[in-house]
Amino acid sequence: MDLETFSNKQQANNYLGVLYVSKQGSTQNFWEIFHGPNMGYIEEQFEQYENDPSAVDPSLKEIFDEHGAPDWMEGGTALEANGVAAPSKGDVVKITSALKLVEAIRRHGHLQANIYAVGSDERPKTNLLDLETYGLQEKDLEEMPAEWVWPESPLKLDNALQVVNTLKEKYAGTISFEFGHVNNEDEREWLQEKVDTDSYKVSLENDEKKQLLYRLAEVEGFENFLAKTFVAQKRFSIEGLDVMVPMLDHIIQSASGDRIKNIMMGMAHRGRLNVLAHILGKPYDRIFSEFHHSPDKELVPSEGSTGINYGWTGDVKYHFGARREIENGEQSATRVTMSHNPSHLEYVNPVVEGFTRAAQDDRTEAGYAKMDDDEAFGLLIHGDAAFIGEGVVAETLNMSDLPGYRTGGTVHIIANNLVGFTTNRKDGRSTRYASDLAKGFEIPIVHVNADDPIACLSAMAFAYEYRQKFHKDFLIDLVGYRRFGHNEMDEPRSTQPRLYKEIDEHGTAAAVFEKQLQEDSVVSDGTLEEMKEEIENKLKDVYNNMDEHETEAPDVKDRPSGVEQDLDELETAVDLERLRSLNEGMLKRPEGFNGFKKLEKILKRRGKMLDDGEKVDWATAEALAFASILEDGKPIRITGQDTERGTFAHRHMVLHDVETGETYCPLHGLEQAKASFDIHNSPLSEAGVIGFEYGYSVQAPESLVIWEAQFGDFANAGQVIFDQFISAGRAKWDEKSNMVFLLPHGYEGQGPEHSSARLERFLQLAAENNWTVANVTSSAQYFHLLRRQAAISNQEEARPLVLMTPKSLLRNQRIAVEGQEFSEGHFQSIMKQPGLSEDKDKDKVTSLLLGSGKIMVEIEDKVENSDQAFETIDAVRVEQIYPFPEKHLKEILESYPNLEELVWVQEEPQNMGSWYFVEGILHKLLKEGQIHRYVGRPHRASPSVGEPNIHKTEQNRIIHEALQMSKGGKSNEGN
Ligand SMILES: Cc1ncc(C[n+]2csc(CCOP(=O)(O)OP(=O)(O)O)c2C)c(N)n1
Repeated sequence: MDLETFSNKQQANNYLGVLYVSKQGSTQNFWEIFHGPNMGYIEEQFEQYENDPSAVDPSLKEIFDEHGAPDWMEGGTALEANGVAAPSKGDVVKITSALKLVEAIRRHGHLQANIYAVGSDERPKTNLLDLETYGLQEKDLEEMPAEWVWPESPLKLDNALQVVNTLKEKYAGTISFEFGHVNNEDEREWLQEKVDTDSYKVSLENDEKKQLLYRLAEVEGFENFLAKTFVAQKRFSIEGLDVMVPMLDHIIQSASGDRIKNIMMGMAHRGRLNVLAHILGKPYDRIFSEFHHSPDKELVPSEGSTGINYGWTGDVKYHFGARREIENGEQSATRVTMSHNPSHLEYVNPVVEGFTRAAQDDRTEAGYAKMDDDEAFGLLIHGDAAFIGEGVVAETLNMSDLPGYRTGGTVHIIANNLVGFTTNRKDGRSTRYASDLAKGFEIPIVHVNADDPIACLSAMAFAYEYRQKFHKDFLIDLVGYRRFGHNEMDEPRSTQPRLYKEIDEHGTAAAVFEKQLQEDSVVSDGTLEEMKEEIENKLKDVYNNMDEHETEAPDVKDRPSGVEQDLDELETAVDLERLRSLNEGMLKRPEGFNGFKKLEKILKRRGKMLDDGEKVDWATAEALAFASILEDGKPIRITGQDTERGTFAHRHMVLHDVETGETYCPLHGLEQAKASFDIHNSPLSEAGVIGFEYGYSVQAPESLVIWEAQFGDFANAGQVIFDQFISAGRAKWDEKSNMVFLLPHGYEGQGPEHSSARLERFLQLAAENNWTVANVTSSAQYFHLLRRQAAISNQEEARPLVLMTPKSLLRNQRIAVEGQEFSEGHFQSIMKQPGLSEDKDKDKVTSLLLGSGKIMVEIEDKVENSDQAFETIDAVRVEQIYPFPEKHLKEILESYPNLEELVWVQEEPQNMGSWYFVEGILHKLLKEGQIHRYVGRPHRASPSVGEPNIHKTEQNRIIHEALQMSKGGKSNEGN
């Protein structure tokens, strides 16, 4: 017998159902057709049946009811029941082949589908759907009853040939599907049933079809008007993917009907103007006026609009919320937000996911933030080249089902125009489809031809229904074309001549649809022409009625006063009694919680740190800052790789019961907490996670959002997010964030990759108070800084904080300080150097040492262990490097009448760390006769040496040089 092994339960049951039909009435030798692994399957099913007959598929139950146990289990053969002959071997082979073909259509129909409006010639052909591949002829199928190959068919079909043709229409038409990679059986069965029964499809009345035609005409008319009115300007026209606008209309309408409050959208340049005009409701005249202001026609940014380049322009045109009315006239509260988007393709994706999650989270109570999938959903539009090419896409998809990052299902559309700028598919990806990346994340994929607008709306309806049912991502590969070059100034015929010959001869989306509607007698000749005329007149009217000032260049606005504001003086101290009570609260555990003993012992020590004469370490300072911020009613979200425990095992904010594995966060059980504390270990990603957290912080401005790098240098894997969003977002878009970045930094002999958080990068990007950059040396300074950051949340003063954080210093007593420093004072951007500045005769000081972070702690150590007097040297710590405490330092300098030099000391190489940033500032502060100089590592290509001993020697040399110990000071340590 030529039976193949069943690849899944569905296939096995279908097969058995068919056999049953084919053998009804016959029993003789019934079981002999099963071989090999299939016998095992039957045995297993029979055993289940014996335990509980209803546990097996009804078709199997019927077989077992009738034929009893398989004969090999009984040691005998089943008896013939009513004398009808068993099918011949040839019949069974044909049935099997027909079943294989049916399965192939469902699985591989997309390979032969009519999904390409143009360019289909270039696709590899398949024979997987051909009858001959399965040794079948039409006649074989005609003679086979339909129910043998499709027992649960919703249609009345006579034979298997009709089944094959019907399924080809469903699976290989202008819309096709890839679900085979979805491992969850419920989902896969649901998806298949939707297609088998056509129940995902949108059906439109004639009036609705006309409206759809009108919408396509509007999309095209808008582009045509721009082309004619603003000749030679780039607009990254949507044409070729016009249907995207009615698709977006459709999903927004559905979401609005379901009272989803927020739709968070992200997209790049292609078609953006059209989407802004028609989906976000950006008025035509605003767009026209931006075209007037375009400073240089050749240099319009690739986002497709100007305005974005003006800086400090307040709330920029792109940040549009829109309220839509649902059909019954009731006011719906669905807000559609299109995220600002830099040129860097796809990097907006995690940001939009962060927006979405923030809109879904309720942060008003202690514990984890409570997420509601129905509050918001994400909608991302991708380019075909960018989707598969840019790694941040994979990072974002990987977050889609993680507890800390999921957003209950994002709908993705690949705006697939077959070309990436001038690059063809064969040079742009190693896969057949741009969407293939999504398969690894088990995301259902629909490919749909952009020339069939009703199929496209159906794809959108399908996506939305799946999202609402399973709360997971769904992808639509919308396959169209690009009517012009990458932009309208580009000549695509020089690079894609054959494709563009086809496109030139291809009717517009509206024209193709009108033709179809004419054939179906829905519209008469000339309908589209009339629509176009009406639309053009409407656009002309808007244009002609624009006020004069709308064509003038907009004023460049000043920076908001909140941005100019200095943050130093903010009150951040917390009363000692309050701190003690919070500290005690964090030591409480739920009834019966079995903590890890060794750890609990360590944590208990924290309870005493606020006692007189004791000192508070970094970890406790952090916990106290968090607890007091929560008590103030401000939510906190902190994520990063291994952040729950902390890379250096200092935090332990999520405890694990050693018996049950249950977890408990001490800040969740804190009675005083009035807001959520959301803590999550992140996936191993930087760009994706930083983008997400940034988006979250923008959308949840009342929260303190913290991202922690494993080691600071890994932050540069998210450099695009720092450059394009975090440092520049406020200036470009007035997008406010007060997010905190904890970046472990310090030269400790761990080699080139674990020493430097690339402080220099953050300083190079620092300007216009776009963020704070700090490197602090006491636990209280960290406490005050976190509290200061929470204090500016939701304020005009909000800005991100980039903080170099300790590694070995985490457990160094020199950075631990007494409780009083928490209950009095505030953050100090500049500090005296302990051990050197006390009782100093300032008249004698000729050299002032300035530095930041760990090196200053090491210098403190050296001074304390040295018997040198250091009368001529004093030192100050610059705890906040940007904004540089210039005024404060100037006052300090005034107090040294005989100062000869300012010495900047750092452990980083000269071309790294703070030196290049501070040099100019120090130079400005010099008085006549004074000099400034540098002590640190020389210029280096790599941040640090690999060999720990060389590191040590270098470090000692820097400290000795800074303290001028060779000038007569006694030192026991060699260098
Ligand atoms: C990160 C990044 N790299 C390169 C570019 C330059 N660039 C702009 S558009 C484009 C082609 C994009 O192709 P695709 O994703 O298919 O979108 P399309 O323009 O075809 O709509 C490129 C390479 C960019 N904007 N961002």
